[in-house]
Amino acid sequence: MSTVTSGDQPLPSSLLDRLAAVLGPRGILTGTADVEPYLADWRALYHGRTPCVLRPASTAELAELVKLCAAAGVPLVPQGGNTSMVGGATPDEGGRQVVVSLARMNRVRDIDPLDMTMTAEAGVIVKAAQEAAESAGCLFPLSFGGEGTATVGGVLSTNAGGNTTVRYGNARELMLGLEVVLPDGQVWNGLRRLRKDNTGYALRHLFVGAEGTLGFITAAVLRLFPRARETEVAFCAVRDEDAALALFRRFRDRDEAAVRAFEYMSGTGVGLYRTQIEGGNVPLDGADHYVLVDLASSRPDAGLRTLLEAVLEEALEAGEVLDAAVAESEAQRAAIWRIREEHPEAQKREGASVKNDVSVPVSRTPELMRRSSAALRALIPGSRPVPFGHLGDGNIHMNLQQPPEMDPAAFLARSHDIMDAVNEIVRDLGGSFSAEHGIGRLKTDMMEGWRGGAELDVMRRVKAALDPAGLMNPGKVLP
Ligand code: 2HG
Ligand code: ZN
Repeated sequence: MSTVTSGDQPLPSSLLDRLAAVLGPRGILTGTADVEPYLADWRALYHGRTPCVLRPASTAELAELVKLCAAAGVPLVPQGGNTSMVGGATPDEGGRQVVVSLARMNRVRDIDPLDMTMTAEAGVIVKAAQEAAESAGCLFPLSFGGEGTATVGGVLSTNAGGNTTVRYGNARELMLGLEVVLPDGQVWNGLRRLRKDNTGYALRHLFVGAEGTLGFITAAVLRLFPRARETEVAFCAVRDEDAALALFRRFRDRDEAAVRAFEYMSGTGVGLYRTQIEGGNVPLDGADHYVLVDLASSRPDAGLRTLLEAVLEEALEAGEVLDAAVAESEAQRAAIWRIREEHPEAQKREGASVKNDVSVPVSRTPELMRRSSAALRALIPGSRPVPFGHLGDGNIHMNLQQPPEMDPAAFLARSHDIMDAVNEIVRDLGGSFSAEHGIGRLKTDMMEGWRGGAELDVMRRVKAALDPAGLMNPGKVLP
């Protein structure tokens, strides 16, 4: 049998011919340089191999290719914008796993401003979904640093959270219906746009957070909201972690609905922004703890400035807030948000770092940050804890930057010790070892310890029922 030899474990040419007939010339990449961008994750933790990259342009094409690959026993790795922080969209090193990119399935099929829904295909970039909503006078509220690259399919598959979870929930809460290509190639059309639909098991929720291990999400009905007519953003230096939480509470008590995002940053993280990011200006210098508060309302007369000033004044008097800068323009709002959003990039440029995407009950966030920072400094002297993130929903990125003098490889060799040290505290505080980035390849070995017993048993049975041959994103999520 003849073969094509672009990958390490080439597909039989008969299968390639059939795939080519379904997908057309733009639908299959086989050249080494062409497939390269699909092989590594954003963090460069993994570099896999693949015989080819398949790029279907429609649900029908994807269903066909899944059928052909299922019959041939070929494992498939779905990929959206390839922004996974846990290697969830990267093929393994075996050279058999075929990457399936959903990037060409990028149509917004429908927007309904009365139903407040958008039906978008998996490959629609999150930012494009936001813009489409905006052009219909609505808001699609999911928002995070990677929104210019990440896709609708990816954020649903990982149940992404981001900056606005405190107000709008995670991707799961923003989804009303799904279209899925199942592991046997059947298409399940569950694109319902209903707020009430109690008709047995909520199958759609099975695929959200499954990271492509149960099938391909190909399209979704997303919830839209009224657009914001008033917005206020402030950057505050706060006394300590408790003061950050106290400030959140003050805003929430006054007007819970107004808080669109409430983000914590440490002095270390803000310092990295200043030194590593071009034009990295910071309005308030020298504090150890900062908070970004973003208020928004669809009411044109919401009085958010009055609310903001009243709360900040109270908190200043209470000694919780040390100083605050309130944005006076859209440009200033963006500049403040940039400080927060560039944290991952600033960390990357500074050298090696280990991420701990963890969550605890909101009330325990100060304790999480304090105890973890102390434990990490003791574990690796000279290392720099960089906690930041979504304090308003309890999801702190309890990251650790290498000591400046240490060899990056030697530091990364301690990754598991670092994650274990944080996770021990997270467990003690009733939290989770993965808040919003998912399990991917990085955290599969933690599943047994955290979700073992009945929970993992049910997950395995669900996987076996839907994907008995284990061809959907193998090696991800389940140990
Ligand atoms: C964010 O909140 C992302 O910016 C990335 O979730 C977090 O780099 C990280 O650890
Ligand atoms: Zn985050």
